[in-house]
Amino acid sequence: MQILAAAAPLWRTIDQPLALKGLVAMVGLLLIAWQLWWFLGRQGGGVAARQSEAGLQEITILVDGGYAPSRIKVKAGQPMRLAFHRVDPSSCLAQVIFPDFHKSLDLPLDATTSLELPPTKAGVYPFHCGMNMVRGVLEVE
Ligand SMILES: [Cu+2]
Repeated sequence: MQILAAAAPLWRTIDQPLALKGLVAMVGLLLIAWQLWWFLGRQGGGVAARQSEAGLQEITILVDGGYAPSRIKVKAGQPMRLAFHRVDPSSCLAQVIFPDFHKSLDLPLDATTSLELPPTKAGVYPFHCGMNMVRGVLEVE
């Protein structure tokens, strides 16, 4: 193999100051931490359902790019009604599924659709969209 004339090398190393390398690494780590928080830790403490006179626990959930609130707190041993108001045209959100209750609900656009669930014992019951990409949690305590 022929060696090219010992001219200028094809690349040269530009040495950056250590402080700059450290800064770039820090920014990268902060972005990773922010991303983990955004996708995993963002739901916060949750929103409690309100109690109706009929002894039903009710809450309205806005469906717009996600579920708001996405963490719903209800009390154990009492029936509940979850009203989903969907304003997001994405077909991804056209259905919501409660696997633990073996229930699914179609959500027409620009409408409020309710799902009644029987009294349940304490636990954490996740729910999600038809494709399991958008998620929420029903926290029974
Ligand atoms: Cu989806």
